[in-house]
Amino acid sequence: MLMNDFLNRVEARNPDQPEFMQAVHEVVESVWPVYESTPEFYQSKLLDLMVEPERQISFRVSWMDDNGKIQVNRAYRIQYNSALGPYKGGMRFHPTVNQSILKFLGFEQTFKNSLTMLAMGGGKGGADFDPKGKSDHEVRRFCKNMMMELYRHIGPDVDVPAGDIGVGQREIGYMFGAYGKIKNDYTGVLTGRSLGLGGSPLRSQATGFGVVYFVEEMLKNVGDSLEGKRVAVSGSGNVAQYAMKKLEELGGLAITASDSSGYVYDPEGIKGEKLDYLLDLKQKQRGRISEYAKKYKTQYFENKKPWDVACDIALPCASQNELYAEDAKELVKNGVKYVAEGANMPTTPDAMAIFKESGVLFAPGKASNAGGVATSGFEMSQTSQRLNWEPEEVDRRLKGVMQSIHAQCAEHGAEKKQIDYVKGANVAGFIRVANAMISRGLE
Ligand code: NDP
Ligand code: 2IT
Repeated sequence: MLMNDFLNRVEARNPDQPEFMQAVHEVVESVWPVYESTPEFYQSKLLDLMVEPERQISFRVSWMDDNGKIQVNRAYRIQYNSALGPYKGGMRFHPTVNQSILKFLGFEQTFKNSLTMLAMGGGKGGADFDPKGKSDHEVRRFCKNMMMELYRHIGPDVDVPAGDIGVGQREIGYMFGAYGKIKNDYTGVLTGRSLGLGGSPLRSQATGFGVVYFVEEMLKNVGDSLEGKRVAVSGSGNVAQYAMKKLEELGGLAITASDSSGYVYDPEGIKGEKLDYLLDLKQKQRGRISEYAKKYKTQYFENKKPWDVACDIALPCASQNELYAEDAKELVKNGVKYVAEGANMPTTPDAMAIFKESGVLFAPGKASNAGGVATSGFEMSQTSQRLNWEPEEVDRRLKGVMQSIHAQCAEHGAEKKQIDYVKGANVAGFIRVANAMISRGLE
């Protein structure tokens, strides 16, 4: 069968799911030669199995707002693939959440988790609930009522949710409290918990730190280093914040940060006291990035993305499809040499093609942002041991995972001129899941 016939068939079965199809295209195009030439894989119809989530749960959540009015949201959990371990992946609270977005995220998560070499299957969930502008009480009531249904489907050896867009330690704490109350137990059913609730040191930092460790490996591999590199970062949430922290520590200079309203450009660098202010602004005050520009008298570009600045490295850390072909052209024109995705699928396929043609080294999210879920895996181990590791131990292991993922990309994505990280990550991630599915008798 031709690859295009396969993709057309998947498309016909998943109409109106553009994000899911985008993710499927990327993986299938990378792995098809391996798939087709491995009879065990091909005859088992593994790709047909992999494009179907094992289970999809969708449910209603009602809750009462501060004005005493009833609100209704739609929530989901996609239990995508359990070949390698319990379903594992975050929960996203954002008004755009729908089945296509969560299926793409669950599909990506399956291969990402495989790359970590830890025992985690792939899952993702969320709700079209918008925590922005809601009071703590409203967020707590929503989390509690959502868990009234979600608890039936998850468990420390079944499915272990964590955070993602709109879900940080506050939301995880509320969900964890509700789960414990319903089940009358205290287990590792959610990761990303605060230290006080038995979470892992460095879980909050891990995705952003991991992205920068991965970039360090990409640079090292071509005889370059982070020292003095100018870095355009998008987003100003969990991933972006700690990517900027690690850049500062390792000698890079973050010069932009953004949110859904616009971006700030600080040519002197978002670092030191200014970066601490940004963390406080976003984590405690839940404010807008424009306030950074006001406070430090830097430029602010409303409704713009930070892809028109001169930089050596770009780290898209906000959301899917935030870096288009025209942005890629602009970045290339302005000197970008390396791009690593902190977000999941922020780069469109056309933009990726431009980076490839231009010799820009490009790391896909399932490789470069895997440090977060890897540290969630470490949190699961610590919970089972009823022990907390020292932060240094978590950091050492995190770095080890990012180095191992880089090595897997190099092994499976080696090309004449440079490493094709997209191919390398997809093929390496796919092979491990494929072998596990076969060993489990395709169940
Ligand atoms: P946060 O909610 O902490 O931050 C998200 C940031 O992205 C905010 O600055 C937000 O701006 C911005 N943003 C969100 N949606 C859009 C949009 N449609 N257009 C423009 N800006 C947007 O989320 P995280 O930092 O945790 O997640 C960011 C990305 O990283 C996501 O793609 C997520 O899937 C991925 N990721 C997260 C991991 C984690 O451990 N948290 C692990 C691996 C990947 P605003 O506040 O205005 O909405
Ligand atoms: O996309 C991701 O890898 C995450 N949101 C983190 C998932 C997790 O289980 O820690």
